[in-house]
Amino acid sequence: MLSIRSSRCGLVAAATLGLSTALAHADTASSTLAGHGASSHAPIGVMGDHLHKQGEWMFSYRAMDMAMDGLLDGSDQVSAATVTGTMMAPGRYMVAPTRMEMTMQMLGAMYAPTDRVTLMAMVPYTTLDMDHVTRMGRGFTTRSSGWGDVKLGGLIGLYRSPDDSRQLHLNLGVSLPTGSIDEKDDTPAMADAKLPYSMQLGSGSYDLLPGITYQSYVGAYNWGAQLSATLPTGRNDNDYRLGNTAVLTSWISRHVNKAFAYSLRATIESQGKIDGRRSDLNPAMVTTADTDNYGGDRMSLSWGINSYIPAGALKGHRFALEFTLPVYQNLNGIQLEREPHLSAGWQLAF
Ligand SMILES: [Cu+2]
Repeated sequence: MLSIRSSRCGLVAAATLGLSTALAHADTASSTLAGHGASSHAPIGVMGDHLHKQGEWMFSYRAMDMAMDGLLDGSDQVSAATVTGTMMAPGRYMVAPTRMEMTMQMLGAMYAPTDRVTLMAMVPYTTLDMDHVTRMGRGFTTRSSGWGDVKLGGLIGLYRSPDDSRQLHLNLGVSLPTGSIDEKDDTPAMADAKLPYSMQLGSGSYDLLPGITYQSYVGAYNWGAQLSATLPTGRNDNDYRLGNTAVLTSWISRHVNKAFAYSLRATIESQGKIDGRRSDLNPAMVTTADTDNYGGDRMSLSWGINSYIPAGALKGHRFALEFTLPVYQNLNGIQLEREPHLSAGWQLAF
């Protein structure tokens, strides 16, 4: 089972890297596109993709609305009725989630003390709604919302070709435990019940955020790749640690003119299980309270547009959209399945 899963994941990785290396061979032409215009930033779903020039600031706002609908057991769909069973023939859990709606808004700031170093800070605000059905067939919804984990980091330039057409930088960051891990809401079983792991707003731990990013400009095209990870440093106050996450994403964007570019991006993502557990959550109550039902492998494709306003009252403002389609999900245990979703963003550098 494990070897099947890792070889599938390897295929996806090879496909993503294949796209990158095929383009790398065409990587000889110099370009004047680097550093300005719509195509000089990666698709809006990529964080920490670009360095700024010394003394430059950038402010950004991103919004993402993602729904998860229906259940997967591994990579196979499973009904909520199978998960809960009936009073006569009980299933493994009393309650199954049926749908989750997640909206995340993110405020960001970047500042470059030197040409080689750009500092970043990001503050998320998250709203989570989860619909459930009980073994008795009763539906209910829990909700949590608030500020999430603040991320601080730096981008360190490692290489820049003389014509600026190729750039490599390190992403170094830390996620601070500013988001709540003690969110509560009413359920049919209990008023003000402690909500499970996926309904919490933060990781509860200091998490290291290492990464590496490459970008190249070839004629009207810009392609890039970023490998990044989220590594919680230890168990939090509620005695658990979220699994490590690794994400490999690669994009190609086509420069139509200075004001407009469109992009295609492929992403693979792997997350480990939760380590430890909250002693005050009963894992037989609901799938989301069982730490076996966390983490897994996912692949998605995204289509995006980036725009840059070259003149007028909004000169320098950037607006971007990206639509993401999950194409492969192989999850640990029983979890909700991600639906297609949209990300939007605004950026202004000065
Ligand atoms: Cu920036």
